[in-house]
Amino acid sequence: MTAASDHAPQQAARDDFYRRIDAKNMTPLWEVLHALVPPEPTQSCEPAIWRWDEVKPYLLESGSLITAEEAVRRVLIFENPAMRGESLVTPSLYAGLQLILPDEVAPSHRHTQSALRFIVDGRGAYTAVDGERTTMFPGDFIITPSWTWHDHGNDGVDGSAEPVVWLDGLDIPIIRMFGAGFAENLAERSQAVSRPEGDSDARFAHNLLPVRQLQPGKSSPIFNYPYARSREALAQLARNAAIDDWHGVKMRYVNPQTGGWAMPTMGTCLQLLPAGFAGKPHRSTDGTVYSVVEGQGRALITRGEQRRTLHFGPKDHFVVPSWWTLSLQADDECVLFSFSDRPVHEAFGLLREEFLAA
Ligand code: GTQ
Repeated sequence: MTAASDHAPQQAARDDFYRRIDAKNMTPLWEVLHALVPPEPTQSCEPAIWRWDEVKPYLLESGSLITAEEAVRRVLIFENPAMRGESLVTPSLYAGLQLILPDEVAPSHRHTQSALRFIVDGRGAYTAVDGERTTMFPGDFIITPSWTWHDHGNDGVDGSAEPVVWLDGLDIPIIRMFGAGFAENLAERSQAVSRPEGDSDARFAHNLLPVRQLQPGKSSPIFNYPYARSREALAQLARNAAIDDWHGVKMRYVNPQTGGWAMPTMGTCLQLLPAGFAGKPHRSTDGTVYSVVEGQGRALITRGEQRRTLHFGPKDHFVVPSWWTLSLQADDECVLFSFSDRPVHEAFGLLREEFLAA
């Protein structure tokens, strides 16, 4: 008897066995083990870019098709091309651009998902979080912690109002995986304002903390990190400090009560690449979404034989999947905002990253 003919009856027996256990909602591990526990991450997630000049006309067109009130949130979702139809930019993160027109209101609700806003275009809209409003300017980083009431509006500033667009980043896929998604609508369109604008900033954003301090929560008590201040810090460091070969000048947004990230599930950074910067390659397990604030440059993103070069400019957005290698190059001085699920990787002891020589 040959080995091949030995094999046939054994395979037939196995297939028959699989059919019988299948009827009982079971399946053999040994057929899927290699896929379940791969030697390296094997997510369906690709590098991708959404260019502002292509996105902006559609976003404005959406403004004539539906009101913010009717849509609740008028957002064009960035879907990773490898996961169309799932509202995912990476397997663990959601991202999209939200538009609010003058005098519109996006009604108040709360949910267990945490949200971040990074202001991309326009000024003078506001977001209200737990009784306090903050006015949006381009480059501001605003957070909506889990289960806080929030609504958005657009009253303008200095007597003029314009369409305002921001990047929404949410941990929707993470919360869905844990079966922990809850949401409620407020009966009123907008929540009552109970604290003056700037209150949380005065309490928490000046290297001082209230002496009679409540127990720190999971999210930062600062809910707007204005661009003007973050940009000034980067400018000073770019003038006077050593430039990191991989990151340029990269800073993370911090919760002043804990020293940790601003939110428990999403980590956020702002980085400056000097003109002519040619960054060394780096890879990490936290798939990351970038929002370009200033400058023109390139993201070289590679994995094995696969190689993408994304040319970026202001207000473009791009995604770097887990464990793909990224090198950043700047034509002129660039500023990039980014967010990822890094705090979750750190909490579970899963973060891996490599700073490669070339
Ligand atoms: O602003 O509350 O892009 O609840 C998706 C879900 C924004 C928001 C999104 C949301 C919001």
